Amino acid sequence: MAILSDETRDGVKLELRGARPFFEEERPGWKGFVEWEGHNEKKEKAKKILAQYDFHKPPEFQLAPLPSSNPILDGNRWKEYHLALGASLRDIPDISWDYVQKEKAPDMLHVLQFPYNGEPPRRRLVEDEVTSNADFFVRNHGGIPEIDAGSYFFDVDGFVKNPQRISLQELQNESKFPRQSNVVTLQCSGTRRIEQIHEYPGDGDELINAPWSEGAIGNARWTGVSLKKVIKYCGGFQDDFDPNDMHLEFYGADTYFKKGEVYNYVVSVPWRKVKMNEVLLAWEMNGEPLPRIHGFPLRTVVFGYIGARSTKWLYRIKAIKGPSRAPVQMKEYLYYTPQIGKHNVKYSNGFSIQDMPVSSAIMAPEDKDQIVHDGKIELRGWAYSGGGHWPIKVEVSGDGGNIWYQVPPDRLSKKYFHGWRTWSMEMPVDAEGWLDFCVRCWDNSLNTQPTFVRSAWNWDMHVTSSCHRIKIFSVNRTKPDTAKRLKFLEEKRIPLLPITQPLGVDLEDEEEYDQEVEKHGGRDPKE
Ligand SMILES: Nc1nc2c(c(=O)[nH]1)N[C@H]1C(S)=C(S)[C@@H](COP(=O)(O)O)O[C@H]1N2
Ligand SMILES: [Mo]
Repeated sequence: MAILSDETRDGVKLELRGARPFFEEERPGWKGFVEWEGHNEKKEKAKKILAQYDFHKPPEFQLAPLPSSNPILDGNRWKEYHLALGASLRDIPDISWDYVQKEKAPDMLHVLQFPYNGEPPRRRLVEDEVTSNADFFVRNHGGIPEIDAGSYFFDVDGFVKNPQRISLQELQNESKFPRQSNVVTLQCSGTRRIEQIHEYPGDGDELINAPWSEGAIGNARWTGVSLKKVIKYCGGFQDDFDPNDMHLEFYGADTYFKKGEVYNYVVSVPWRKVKMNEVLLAWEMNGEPLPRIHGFPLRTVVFGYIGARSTKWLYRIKAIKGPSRAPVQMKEYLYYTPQIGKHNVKYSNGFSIQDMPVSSAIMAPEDKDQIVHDGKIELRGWAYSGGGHWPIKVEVSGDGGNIWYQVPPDRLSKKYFHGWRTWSMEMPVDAEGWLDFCVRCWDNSLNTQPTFVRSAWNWDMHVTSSCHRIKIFSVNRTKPDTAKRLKFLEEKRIPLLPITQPLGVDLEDEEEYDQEVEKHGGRDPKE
């Protein structure tokens, strides 16, 4: 497949054969949007173009260590996919990375450069119950379209009685659509995936692009209009449909690549969910217009469901019967039993994840921290349960999950139907050396978390909801011998940390040694 070199971007070199491909921008005031859905001729053309290239291979980081760089992964093949499709999409990787610089905190952990996936520094995530827009994690499957608010509209069609085209201005007209504002946690179903990866590798585009730690979750106040009002405005569903069968399909303006084909980002939620005013068409995040990277000008926010349903850069809502057949809904975000793997996996033998289960994480201290303390260690973290449930109890353990201590109820942040709760705790710690800390949350239905990753491992590695575990090294200053050693090290100006550095001095003198050994009855038996 060697072909002539034509373009270079960001160190990405593509060999281009034949005519330079071109897909028109769809609408004035919209950049980086190609409407693929409903345009099979364009999809076919794109498929043919993509078939001409040898793209980068997916990185191997499951059986080998993850790179320690930031961005951790580069996403070269996704950059190449965009480059290959020519004019309207080829600059999207650069444009999207510019928005990361503009809109996100400078110290984000960039999990993937393009499509951009990033999570905030762990400790900061739980400093406040509201996640700032700059710190809120980002999960993109493609580039960031640039849409002028003034040129923006979305279509509502499919099996509604009166299809409508609605501009942002119209949606914001309060005499037409009442506003709704809710505190809602968005959690990517890949949160904490790295724990599953470390135990047993799996497969899939989602996971290969998103080896998340505990930060693919955030809590914000979202403001907009309940989708229920918009469906009513369209006259509801056509008479020959049972509303209980209906789903609302959301279309995002970004381009989604899967197995050599192109799509827009499309998912669906059932009417049942919409009917409860639990799906918002939101233009505001924490009192600010949505950042570009979070879906400006308009996105859906689906309360208590996996983040994947909260569609950014929304351009269309279609009323359909049953769930969407689009690949993101039908072929991704599936949860398999542990016996399913490469040899027997099928889309039909996983189930489609909607509600998020109860989960939690310790964000401070961090795994492998070495802590000098006076019998107590301060822990901080988050706890969340989807599907309209809320955390009622958080428990922490210092022995891997046998003895649990309850986080005092007044150390949990405010309750919301759809929000997480941050928590902190002075954990009593007597023991020294390496300790296995873990956390679990109970929700208001008394659901709690599986104890080990192994209990809930699944091939696509979604929903790592087992107890989050960290190892810490405890140095308890209230123990006389420890206090003595610490004082000695301080006097000699010998650093204690990291604990793995050998001490260059003797541990005790011979006189003390003899006294201590005698107390133990000597080294050897006397008779
Ligand atoms: N259009 C579009 N919407 C999208 C996505 C996307 O790639 N494109 N990613 C989804 C996923 S998987 C998640 S977890 C959330 C993340 O939302 P955030 O990036 O605003 O935090 O957006 C969802 N909505
Ligand atoms: Mo996600």
